[in-house]
Amino acid sequence: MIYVNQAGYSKEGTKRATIAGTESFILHAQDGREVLKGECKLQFDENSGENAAVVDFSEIKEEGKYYFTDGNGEKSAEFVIAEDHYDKAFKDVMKMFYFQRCGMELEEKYAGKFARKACHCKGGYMLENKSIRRKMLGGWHDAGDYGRYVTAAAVALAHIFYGYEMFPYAFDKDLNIPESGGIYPDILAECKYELDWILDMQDEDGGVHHKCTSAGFCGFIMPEDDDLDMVITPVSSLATADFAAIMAQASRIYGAFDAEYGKTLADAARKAWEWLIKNPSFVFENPKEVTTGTYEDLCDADERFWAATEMYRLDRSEEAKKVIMCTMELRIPLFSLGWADVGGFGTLAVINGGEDLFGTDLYNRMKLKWMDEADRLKAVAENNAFGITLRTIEFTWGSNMVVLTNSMILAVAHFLTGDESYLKAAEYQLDYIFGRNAMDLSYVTGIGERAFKHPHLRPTEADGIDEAIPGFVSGGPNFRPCDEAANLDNMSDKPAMRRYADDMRSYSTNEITIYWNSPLVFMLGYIESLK
Ligand code: 9MR
Ligand code: 9MR
Ligand code: ZN
Repeated sequence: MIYVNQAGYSKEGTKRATIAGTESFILHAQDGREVLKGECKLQFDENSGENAAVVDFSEIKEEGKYYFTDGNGEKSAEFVIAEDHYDKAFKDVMKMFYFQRCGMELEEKYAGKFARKACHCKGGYMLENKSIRRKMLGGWHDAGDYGRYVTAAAVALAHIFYGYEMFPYAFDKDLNIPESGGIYPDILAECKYELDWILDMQDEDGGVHHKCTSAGFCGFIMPEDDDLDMVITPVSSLATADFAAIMAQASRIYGAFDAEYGKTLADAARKAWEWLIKNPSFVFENPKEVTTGTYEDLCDADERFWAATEMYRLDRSEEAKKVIMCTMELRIPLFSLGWADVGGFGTLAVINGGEDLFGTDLYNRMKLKWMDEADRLKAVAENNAFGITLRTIEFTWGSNMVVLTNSMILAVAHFLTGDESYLKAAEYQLDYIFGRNAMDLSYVTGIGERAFKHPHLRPTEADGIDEAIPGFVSGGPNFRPCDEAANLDNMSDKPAMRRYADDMRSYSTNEITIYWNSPLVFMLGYIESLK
């Protein structure tokens, strides 16, 4: 087998595929003509359980369509060499958020055949006092379920906003959404839909509720048919800290287009920050009557750290500086970019905020830690046939997010140093996502000849349309799969990279979420910015 990036390769860049099980390959142009031939020495690869090797075909630069055949005559997926190879993927992964919108109709002119009615318009009740109801309109459905969770939402926005701060022009794309042509670039208008819902999750005293979901998951029905009541769960310090961070950052980004909205966001951030100073840790566990996703996290030090970095950018407060300096003494990872560990966003805030603002000493310390991690990831990627940064035990639930946030770490290392070796390693992670993996699958719906087709996504099952909505990233292989489809598949007997099923029922390997798409938005934006 030969596994390729099914979204294609750029003309001048490094081009790599992975060969497994056989030693020789032929690269063909679309008309069958042989353009390159070679032999490889295979080595055992633990993640995939295959004997495999890297095929480097960077020397081929002519635009066009290609495919490989291997020593057994087996054909790889087709792919292109072209300058615009990621254009469609970039737009689709950004448009995904529109399809996740809650509380409004998706009209045909924007959603095409995936048009649907408005959902979840009845609001919800406060868990602590059931007689109090709130509107809670808007925002994005988190995932394959229809819940809305603040910490997950903030992290999805953060992947996009830090990218937007670094390379704003790359995002200048028409997404064909209702706000297109308005005062904001489309991607910011889309993110505003989420921000406005998060704003509603804040109480008068500044605290922010953790989530708003039905008490249990609804069936596989369209969102407009889900009439379960919504529960607004209590305030958590995790949600409040993430809220402070994202609102402070957004106040600057949006304030550049609309000063008044910028002020609304900044004031909301300040209220959340004051709440955090006054209140100790209120971490989150599901109340007993609620069984939807928890996003549980027992430590809020990293969330407070992230909030402090953004509050310092906003108001230069000494209090925030103190929190930053204290956190530096704790052993928490300062490059993690997931929903549970958010320390990496704090580092990005320092990097984007700059040396002058944060001081040379702090800036350099953060940068050094970041570069150490980038070096570690690069070494892992360079030492396996798939170019991947994960080791076997790192294929956690949503492993594709880890692949993508690792690629962000590498991309930022390239951004800071200009050293091409980081960019290459970052691009190998995208190769993996788009098909250079042992499943021979592109993990983005609609992109690539062999893209996954059956996400654990309620509308895809319920809308009566065969095709999945394009632009959705799958969670990917899970070392500890735990669902019916995984059991039927005897998945736990397989190597880590194959613990995946393109099966709608497999929520532990094949769900989609907003924060699995968002790091890919960052990455494709970064690649676009280098053009
Ligand atoms: O659809 C749910 C998905 O969004 C969650 O990630 C997952 C794990 O909490 O649960 C899914 O819901 C399943 C539930 O947990 C068990 N019964 C079947 C549900 C649908 O597959
Ligand atoms: O992405 C989350 C993953 O890291 C956890 O291991 C998993 C189980 O707790 O939950 C995932 O988040 C799910 C959330 O709880 C509910 N909506 C769907 C999310 C993706 O599966
Ligand atoms: Zn909804």
